[in-house]
Amino acid sequence: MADMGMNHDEGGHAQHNMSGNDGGHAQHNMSGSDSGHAQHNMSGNDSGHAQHNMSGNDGGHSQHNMPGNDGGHSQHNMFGSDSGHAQHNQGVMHGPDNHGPGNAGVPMMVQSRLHEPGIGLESTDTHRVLVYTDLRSLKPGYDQRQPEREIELHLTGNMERYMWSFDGKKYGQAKEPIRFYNGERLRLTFVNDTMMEHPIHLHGMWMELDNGSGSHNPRKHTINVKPAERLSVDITADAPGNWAFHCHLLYHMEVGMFRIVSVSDRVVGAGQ
Ligand SMILES: [Cu+2]
Repeated sequence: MADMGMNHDEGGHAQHNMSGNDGGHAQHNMSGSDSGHAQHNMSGNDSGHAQHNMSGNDGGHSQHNMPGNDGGHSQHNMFGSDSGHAQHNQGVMHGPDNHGPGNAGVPMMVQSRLHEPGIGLESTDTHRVLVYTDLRSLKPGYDQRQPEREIELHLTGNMERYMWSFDGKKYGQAKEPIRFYNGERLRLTFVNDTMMEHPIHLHGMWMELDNGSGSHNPRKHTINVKPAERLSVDITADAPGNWAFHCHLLYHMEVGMFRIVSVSDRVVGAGQ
């Protein structure tokens, strides 16, 4: 088995202070954002269905609208489109949630937030805040193939019960690993259904964050996904074996926001 070791490195940035949640649904008002930790101040969300409506919030970055997205978990076929430009979803409706009790309330709309500063850094005027759209690799990526397929994964949770998971299933409930096929180029799309940021970490392979830099998309091994965000990474599955894939907030990982990514040869004639 390949390396499954946890890498206690840079993750876990966000300090999710959850004291003061008084029931109801996820009213995460964490005022007092003076600590330098990411503060998730979500006041104003009143229903537990976080309505993260960010339309019009384009920060000068072009937004590529993707017609035909119907939310839910349908496959968004984006291949053969405009080659290498980020697909900045603008207001993709989430669609019905079918992740069960492990997912308490979903945003109505999800979209790219790569051009936004992290939570708690929005109003910093004493220094510049770098955002994901500022990143551009020095050299072109080593694999310029378009992805052959896409896997959509929802980051899910139920804060009152302190449940964290992917697609509503904690690690112990997931019957299958996430399968990558050796040598393939694939796209992983994250949809954060929760009201927290999750630094998602893949061992063994790079995630090339589709931030609009095309052939110079930055390579990352951890990507912080903001609440109600939808973003994509491209991966070349060039590391056979089993790899840890998890939220890097270790207390989220420990309660189940963890999966195995298994890279194996594609079995001929076995579909997919
Ligand atoms: Cu997390």
